[in-house]
Amino acid sequence: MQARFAAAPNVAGSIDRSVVVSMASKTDLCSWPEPVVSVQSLSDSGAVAVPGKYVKPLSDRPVLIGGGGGRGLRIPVVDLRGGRAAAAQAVSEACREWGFFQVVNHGVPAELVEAVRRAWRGFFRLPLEAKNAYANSPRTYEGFGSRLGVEKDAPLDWGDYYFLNLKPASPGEYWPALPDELRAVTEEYGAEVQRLCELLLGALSAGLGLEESFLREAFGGAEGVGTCMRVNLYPKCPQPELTLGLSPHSDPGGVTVLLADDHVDGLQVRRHSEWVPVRPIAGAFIVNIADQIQVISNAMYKSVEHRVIVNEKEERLSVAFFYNPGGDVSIGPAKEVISEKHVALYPTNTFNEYRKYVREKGPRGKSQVESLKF
Ligand SMILES: O=C(O)CCC(=O)C(=O)O
Repeated sequence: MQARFAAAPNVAGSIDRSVVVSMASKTDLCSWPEPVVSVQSLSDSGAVAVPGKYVKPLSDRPVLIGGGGGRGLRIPVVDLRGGRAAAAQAVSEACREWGFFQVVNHGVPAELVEAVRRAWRGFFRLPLEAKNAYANSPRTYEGFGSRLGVEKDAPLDWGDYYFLNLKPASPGEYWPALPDELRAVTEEYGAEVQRLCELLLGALSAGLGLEESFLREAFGGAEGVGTCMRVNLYPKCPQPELTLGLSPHSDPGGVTVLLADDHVDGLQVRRHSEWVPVRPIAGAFIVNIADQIQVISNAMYKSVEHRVIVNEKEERLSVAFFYNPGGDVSIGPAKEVISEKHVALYPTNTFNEYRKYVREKGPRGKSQVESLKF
């Protein structure tokens, strides 16, 4: 079989074809280091101050006055009605420049999108005991949770979430029994958004001058790719200027399709040293490139840091769908994008090795993908 990825240069500049950096660490992802408290229960308790564990260091706190920054900048909008060639050009430009865009005319039915929002709002409105029946552990993260990362005493984010694998699907016991329709609509939504991701992967491949099937094959092919989702609930917060709903991070996988709240903003995207607020267009999805595409494209496409701010008045719900390589598929820069001028920047890793770092450390800006560089 022909090698898909560029081999790693050794220190002397020649090629060492056996280099595979193992990122697996010895940390055991068996249990949380401290008892987990649901943020929604804190919010509902009527507390007027954010508990110390959620207070971020001064340099990480958001600026909430004056629109939050970004000087009126907006992430690009891609309209998929224009045909494949136009889509490839628009997606490629957006991902080289921003790593983020909104996509309109994507073909996912609006009624299905509404049904997914309704079902998950219904879940988060259940009593805490009902949600805690699905309390998650850091081993797989599947279920209801309120923290990311297992480092004791790390500052926490102001949000609860539900994490599920869709392909291959989480076992039945991880799927909430209520609301009744939740599993059916989530699965249907997952299949639709997977189709959209495959179309976007085709556009991204073409934008690199490669066959449309290139990235999907690199991820393990139709049977090998993995999909999962995190439904985020950011409750009202008494002191939003002190904390974040989700700390800065880039996503570890392939492509993320975010269904943002239909009326509450909160997502911000890093643009150089500024945080640019995202104002979702009605009916659009927000798409971002994640670390594995940055690696395969040898940083031609950028996985970009983003974070979520919260507010005093309204809770916010978002549904993040992640399209990822298969866990044991090796990922490195594609040999087609490597040349003497563009040497390979990253070693080859499996996605499982890569993801373990994120599961231990929680959201940490772009530290992981940057630390990978030769
Ligand atoms: O809630 C949002 O707007 C962003 C969510 C996100 O970045 C994530 O779930 O990884």
